[in-house]
This record gives sequence, structure tokens and C-alpha cells, in this order.
Amino acid sequence: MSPRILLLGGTTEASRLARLLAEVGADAVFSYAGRTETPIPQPLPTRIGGFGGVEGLAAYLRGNAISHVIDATHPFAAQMSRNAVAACAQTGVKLLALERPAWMPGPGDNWREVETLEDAAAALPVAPTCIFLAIGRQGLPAFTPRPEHFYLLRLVNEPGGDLLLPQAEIVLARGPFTLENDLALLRQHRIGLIVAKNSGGTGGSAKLEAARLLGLPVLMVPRPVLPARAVVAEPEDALRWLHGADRGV
Ligand code: 3Y8
Ligand code: NAP
Repeated sequence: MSPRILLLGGTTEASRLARLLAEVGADAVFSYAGRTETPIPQPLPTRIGGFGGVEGLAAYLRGNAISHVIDATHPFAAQMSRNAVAACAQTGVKLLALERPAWMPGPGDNWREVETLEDAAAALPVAPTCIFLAIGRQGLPAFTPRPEHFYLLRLVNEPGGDLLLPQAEIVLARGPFTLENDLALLRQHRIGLIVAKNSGGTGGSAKLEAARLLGLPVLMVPRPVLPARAVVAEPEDALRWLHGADRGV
């Protein structure tokens, strides 16, 4: 019985795996949360929107005869990952996480790790500074207690309501980003510090390379701790896992 796969997406690695699955004609469905207005089209049948918590996901798995879930969501998509562990345990569906390793500081990096975005806001300099908040939209409220700084925000879509940050400029862009682009962005806006989440991967790492070249400090927020589950780092490893399943191992 060949696997029927639910691929929880939203990352570069998920898109790479979707192409591999489409190439081998796998029976797979790609899933987006519907966080952005026009997500990148995928070469697999695609569903968009939440499942309705653990129970909703379990019902989806049963109702669609899913035999394997690959959680290729972002390391900060902790709720989705926790729900996938719980729903797969409930239904007996096999689960594999496809997750890239965290970024590690190297020679020339000037990183300071802070536990949360609120801690990052508290750790901002005293003197008004140009801050690149490369954390998307959901975490912005953490910085409202620090209105004295100028914020450069990179968002996928225009934010809905008021940003509550009096000195902010928005750049609308969907990665993956290039070193050339991020160097120009940091220089153009005279950025003095970057706040980033330790997302890993290649789609958002250019800002860190640019920071190193420009000698800029980075406040880095580590990724949330997730429940124990089988994890691979490369789409090809996920395909091998499925192949093993195909042979009934
Ligand atoms: C909706 C799908 C692909 C996937 C591309 C990766 C790379 C480019 C870098 C910066 C950091 C940030 C953000 C980021 C990156 C990739 C990847 C990645 C960071 C899209 C996408 C969806 C989302 C959701 C969005 C979040 C936001 C986070 C922007 C598509 C483009 C900051 C994470 O407005 C919002 O509500 C946006 C929400 C979750 C974090 C946040 O809290 O705001 N991603 N990003 C997915 C869905 O609906 O299921 O629109 O096409 C995917 C990608 N974003 O296929 O090539 O693999 O990480 N995404 C972070 O890393 O800190 C930008 O600007 O330097
Ligand atoms: P989250 O906080 O972990 O999830 C919140 C809720 O969104 C989940 O409980 C689920 O709703 C729904 N959801 C999340 N991912 C989904 C998916 N792939 N398919 C269907 N429903 C999904 O997630 P998030 O951090 O908002 O991330 C949302 C999406 O953006 C994910 O696809 C993630 O891969 C992508 N993304 C996130 C980041 C980031 O920084 N967080 C960065 C890049 C890409 P129900 O409970 O109703 O099922």
C-alpha cells in the first residue's frame, strides 16, 4: 500500500520536498496555514487554512486516509508541530519532521542570544538606534515599549492595523533573500543592530552574513523546544523515509 502523505509546509525545505514528491508521483497533499495573501503555488494538491487544533487534524487524517505526515513547517511554528505530534499519536499515523539545523555563530559574528522577543526589546541600546526587525509581523508588539528607536520591518504583506511603532519603515518582501540585497538594505537604512529568530536554513540567512561583513550586532532568539519526534534535515532523507514505508519497513 503506497503512502498517502500530508506535507505541512511553509518553508524552503517543504517546497523542495514537494517538488521531489511531485516528480515521483507520490500521493501527497501540501498544507499552508493561510498566513500570507498569495502563498507560492506548489506542484501538489494544496489545502490552505488551519485544521481546528489537534482534534481537527486527527479528523482530517482519518477522513483523508493519511498514512504519513511530514511536518516541514518552520522551527517557530511550534503550535502546528505540537498538534502534529499529538494528532499522529492519537491516530497511529506515522510522523516525520523535516527541520533544518539552527544557525551557529562563526568567526566575525557578534551575536547575543536572548530568550524571547520581549527580552530582545529590553536588550536594545539606550541611545536611539536604527533596528532591523527581521522577525516578520507576529512578533512586532514586543517592541512597542521601545518607541525611541527607528525600526526597519520586512514583511510579506502590508500589516492590517496600526503598527504601534511610531518610527518604522516597512519593506514588503518574500524571501529567500540574497547577500547583495541585504547588504544594500542594511547600508541604505544605516542599520545599527539586527533582531532575528534562529530559523536556520538559507532563505533568511543573508542578513546574518551581511551583519558579519558590516560588523553589526545581532540579537538572536532561539527556537522553541518541541516534543520528541523523528527528525531529518534534508528533503532527500524524508523521501528515503517514505520509501522505507513503501516497502513496509
Ligand atoms: C505562509 C509562504 C518557500 C518558503 C520561503 C524559510 C525561508 C523565505 C525567511 C527576514 C526573515 C520570517 C517570515 C521568513 C522566511 C522563507 C520561506 C521564510 C522570515 C512564507 C510563506 C508563509 C510565511 C509565513 C511568515 C510568517 C513570518 C515568517 C516572514 C508564502 C513567505 C520573518 C520568519 O505576515 C505574517 O503573518 C507572516 C508570518 C509566519 C513570521 C512572523 O511571525 O511574522 N513567515 N512565510 C505560510 C503558511 O501560510 O503556511 O507566502 O509563499 C514562507 C517563507 N518565509 O517555499 O520558498 O524557509 O524560512 N518568513 C523568520 O525566519 O524569522 C523572514 O525578513 O529576514
Ligand atoms: P503556529 O503558530 O505553529 O500555528 C498556529 C496555527 O496555525 C496552528 O495551530 C494551525 O491551526 C495553523 N497552521 C500552522 N501551520 C499550518 C500549516 N502548514 N497547515 C495548516 N495549518 C497550519 O504557526 P506559525 O508560526 O503561525 O506558522 C504558520 C505557517 O507559516 C506555517 O506553515 C509555517 O511553516 C510558516 N512559517 C512560519 C514562520 C515563523 O516564523 N513562525 C516562518 C516561515 C514560515 P489549527 O490549530 O487550526 O490547525
